[in-house]
This record gives sequence, structure tokens and C-alpha cells, in this order.
Amino acid sequence: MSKAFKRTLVTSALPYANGEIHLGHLAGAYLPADIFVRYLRQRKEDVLYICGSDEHGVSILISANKEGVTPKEIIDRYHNSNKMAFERVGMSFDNYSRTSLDIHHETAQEFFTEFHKKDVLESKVEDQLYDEKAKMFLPDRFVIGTCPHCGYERAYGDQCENCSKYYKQTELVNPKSLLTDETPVVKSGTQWYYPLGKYQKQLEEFVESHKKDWKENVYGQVQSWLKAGLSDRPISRDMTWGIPIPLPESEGKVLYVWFEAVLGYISSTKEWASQQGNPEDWKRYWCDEDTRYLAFIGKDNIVFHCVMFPSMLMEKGDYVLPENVPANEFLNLEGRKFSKSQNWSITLNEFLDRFEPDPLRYALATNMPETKDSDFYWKDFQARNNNELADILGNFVNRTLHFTRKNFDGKIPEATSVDPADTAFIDELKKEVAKIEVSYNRFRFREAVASTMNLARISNKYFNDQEPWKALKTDKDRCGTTLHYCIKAIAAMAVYFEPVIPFSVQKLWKMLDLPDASGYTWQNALDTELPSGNELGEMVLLFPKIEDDAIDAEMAKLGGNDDEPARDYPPIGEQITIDDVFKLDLRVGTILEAERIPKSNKLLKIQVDIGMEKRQLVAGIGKAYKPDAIVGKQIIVVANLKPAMLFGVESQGMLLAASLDDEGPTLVTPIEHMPNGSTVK
Ligand code: B3M
Ligand code: ZN
Repeated sequence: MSKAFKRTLVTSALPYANGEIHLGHLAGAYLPADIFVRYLRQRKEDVLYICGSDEHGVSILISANKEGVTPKEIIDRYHNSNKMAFERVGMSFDNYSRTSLDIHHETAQEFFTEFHKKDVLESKVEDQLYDEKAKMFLPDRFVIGTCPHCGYERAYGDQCENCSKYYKQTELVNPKSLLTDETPVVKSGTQWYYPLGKYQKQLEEFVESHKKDWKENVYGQVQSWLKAGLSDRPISRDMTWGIPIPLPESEGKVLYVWFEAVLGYISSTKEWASQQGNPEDWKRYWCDEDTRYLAFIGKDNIVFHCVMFPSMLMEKGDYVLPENVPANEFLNLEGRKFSKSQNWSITLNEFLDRFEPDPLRYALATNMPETKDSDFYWKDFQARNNNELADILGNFVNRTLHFTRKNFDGKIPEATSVDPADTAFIDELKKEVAKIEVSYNRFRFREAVASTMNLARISNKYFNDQEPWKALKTDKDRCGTTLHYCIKAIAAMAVYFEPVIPFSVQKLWKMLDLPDASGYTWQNALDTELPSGNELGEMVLLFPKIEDDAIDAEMAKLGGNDDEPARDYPPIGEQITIDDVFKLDLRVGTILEAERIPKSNKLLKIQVDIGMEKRQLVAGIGKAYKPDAIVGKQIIVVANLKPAMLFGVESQGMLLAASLDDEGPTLVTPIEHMPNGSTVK
């Protein structure tokens, strides 16, 4: 890092208060931030960690509609349960706020009003999607359709969850209202627009200045945005749930959730400052160039944090911009996306009802989706606990303290017979600590945590090499010295492991019962003198083994139906006659070749033999199938479909595939092998 900052402000994305936090969320924007914050606190740096619930937006309204309750009921329920889950897993927020608070409404309205007064905002009459049955303009999340960029069929009105592109709702192909299932019409309406394009140059400079320190995925995504050119974005919506636009002529309109949610970081900091009895102190973090601001998020939020929010801060002036935006990729569960409706999920609260937080933190940290998507596997979780936390770290602590109790009256032995091996041991630990620092400073958490466990590996090796059980009989001073150094290593590890397993570290300090443990810092832990003769505290088992039964029970629950399956069945289509059915000419064909269409992770270009001829098809099955996996398979082709161009490639027909919710698509195939060209009726 080039600049020397005086303090660090860390934020984690504000989760929507319309669902429970699950392990995927935790691994994305929360655990890495918490580990980093705790690391800085161990270094005694000035750091503030801010988060809260995102309580507006259409997704909350949709949840409320589905359940037939008020949005307020939804946000209260999930705000409280997520706040509790975060506490249980040790998220050390200095403040966890909520965007429904007055302080946030005021902050967001202040930004809007100031922009409006400065004539930054433009009121425009634009085409929008209108639901004639519900008699309202449809906010973005109330519409789904096919993404104009990648062909994903459940893309929202403002952004595609598949390719992350951001577009106008009228660009959606085959839009459908989520309120009524009707096809909306295009109608003109008035909205407030934010001139994102105005900041193009400033944003380019800002992003370019971070080329070296931002993660590749973040820098790359922002670059492609900037290259495409930024345009005006509507920031008002016609609905009642949200922050009212503070203008008489805009009655009935609220601020677009993303315009205000990012400002939630600021209002949460204001709330914190008031609670501290120093209401103006938030400015120290937001309005002082000596602050380093780090925004931890998931990859689907990159554009809002790297483009939209910084431009708003630039326009407001006097605010710090994010110095880094370490966005993680996604975490899957046992090889599949988390899905509540398919019961392929585990919420954080459920998890913590059955297991301790530290093994979870450790297992997720070793396997974070840092540079690519990764998976949580139950067996891996068990192995990380049993084979690493218990067998490496737990074992070292246990053997050292047990030996000391048994042979030295439970008192820290004096180091009366120091040997080069002891100083070499400390040096080796210091070298590993230096590696951990480098990794943390580059936001490489997996690497940092692996090096942290090496401290316990190095310590076990030292214990084995020194063979204190032999020295006990021949040279008790030497034996005591070895134990002294082992206890010194444990105290230091309490510091270095704290960011990852804070609950166990509390227990460690109790077991050591050091009178002034608070004097330990990241920088001095291995140089701090141990008070020889001091009595150790009670021993406890740090990491009980997790049995196979417990893991098998969790795996058996996945995909099961003990909860009501909340499937989103598409409605049955309009009735047709047998003549309509016979209009379809369906043929059996064999896939000869398949390849991906560049820039689309969904579309495959497929060559099919349908007996009398070959056909080229473009099919949206690229997420479910690797091209190689389908070559040779027999499929069913709609052979008399008018050819169409998709992504610049001609598709001469269509193949049949089944899907429901986010399950599938799976190819429909004849159960016995049939000659190509056979008709299907
Ligand atoms: N609530 C989206 C999400 O939970 C959104 C983040 C807001 S950050 C200001 O993924
Ligand atoms: Zn897309």
C-alpha cells in the first residue's frame, strides 16, 4: 500500500432483511471482513467495522406479499434473526444498523436533496414496463425476463444474476410481471435520473489508480463497465415501501434501493458515533483523507460499490472513496448452488444450533471463494475440525499444558537452559507470522489461515524434536525450558489465531491465565516474556471431535422435503387443440459436436444429426452441461421451427429440456436408442 493511513473503515454489504443469512453469505462478504478487522485490532490499529440490514427494495415487498404480512413484519423478523446469527458466529461489528431508521432516511434524503439543488439530477419521461392488471409501473425486481446479454431466462428488470450486466428494464426479452404473471406493456412515466455518465472520466482515473491492488475479478468487471460507457440511471421508483423522495411533485415515489442502501454505511457510522456520545465522530472515518476505506462484498454487488457509490461520494465531495473492494465469488453447498426452495441450504442459525462457530469459521476461511467459486462440503468441515483444529492445534495445546500440570505442578517452568533450538523455534514462528501478514495485506485469507495453522505444525515439531518426556528424566532444566517455549508459543498463537477462531482463543487465554494478557499484540507476541512460576488455569477441551453420525445426519437433510417445498411452478399454459400439437415436428437426433459460445456461460452451439440432415442449434444448457458431456446423446429436436440468430449464431431448431426453479435444465432423451429422424408424437 502506497499511502500510510491513520485508520481503517471496514464495511460489509448490508444483507436484505427478507431471508436468513446462510453459509454462502457468511463466506462472501462477512467472514473475510471480520477476520481482517480482528487482525487489525490485534495490531492495535484504529479500525471501525460497520454493517446493518438493507430493509427497502422490492425483494422485501415481494416477500411480504407472498406471506400476506406487512413489509415491517418481514424486516423486523429477519433483521433480528440475522443480527443474532452474526453475533453467534462472532462478527465483531462496531455497529449493526438498519436502513429503516430515521437517521438513514435523513442521510439518504440529504444526498438526494443536495444533488437536486445542485441540478445534478434530471427528471425524464421514459418508457417503462407497466402492469395493466396491477395498474402500476413495475419496479425492476417485479419483472423477470430473458437477459438481453446472456440469454438467462430469469433475469430481473435492472440486473442479470447470471452475467451481472445492468440494463434498462425495457431491454428485457419476454418480460413478465411477478405481481400478476402478466406480460407488461411499455408506457411512459416520469422518473428521476442520476447522470452516471458524467463521472466516467473521474471513475476511470479512480479505478486505474487501483489497478495494482484490486483483485482481478473486481478490476476486470469494473473495466468492462467503463468500456461499455456509463449512462444515466433512474433512481426513483413508483412504490410506497422505501425512502420517500423529498419533493412535493414526486409524491408516491421512493428512492431506488441501491441509491440509498450504499449510504447505509454512512448512517450506520452516524448511529455508532451517537451511541458513543460523540455524534460528529463519524466524520473522522468518512471525511478524512487519512482513512483507508475497505468495502467487503459479494461479486454480484461490484458495480454498485465500484461505480455508483464512488460517483455519489465524488459528487458530494469531502468523502473518502473505497481504497479496496475485496469482492468474493460464490460459495456452493456440496457441488450445488444454495437453494432454499430445494432445501439445499443451511442457515447460519441452524448451523450454530448444532455446531460450534469456530470450526465453521476455520473451515470456511480455508476454503473461501476468493478467486473462484468454491464449495462447502460437510466432510471437509468435519476433517478441518478433527484433523486440523483438534489434531494439530488442539493436540499441541493439550500435550503442552497436560505435561506441565503433571510434571511442573501446573506452573509455567522457567527457561533456565536455553538452547539454539529454542531461539530457532521462535525465529521460525516469526517467519511464518511475516507470511501471514503479507497474505492478510493482500486479502488472501485462505493463504493467511493456512500459514496460521503452520504455527501449530511448527510447534508440534519442536515438541517432538526436543523430546521433553526424555529430558524429564535426564535434564529437568532443559525439559522445563522446552515447556516454557511451548507455552510461549501457545500465548502467541492466541494472538495469531484470534482473527479466525476468536471463541477458542478466549478459552486459551483462560487456560493460560496470564495476568496481563492484554499487553500482547500482533507485533510483540513472540517477544513477550512469560511470567515463570505463574499457575496455569483450568484445562478444557478446545475442539471436540465431530462424529460421522452428526455429519451423515446433515447430509441426509439436504434436498429432503421435511420443510414444505416452496416451488415456483409456472402456470399451465393456454389450452390448445390436437391440431396445434401436430403442428410441431419433433425428431430424434444425435448430438455430434458441442461447443461454448464465447462470452456466454449459458449458450452452447450444438451440431445434431436428425437423420435426413444435420442441424445447428443454439441451446441455453451451458450451465448444466459441459460440451463434451453431451456429445453422442440422443435428444428431441423441434425440427420445423423457423431459424433464428442467437448471439450472432444461427439456430436451426430447438431442443427439448426440462427445468423447474433453478433445477435443470436436463435434456429430454428417448429411453431406448432410436434411428435419427424418428418422429416423436
Ligand atoms: N442488500 C444485496 C445483497 O444482499 C444488497 C447489498 C447492499 S450493500 C449496500 O446481496
Ligand atoms: Zn445475463
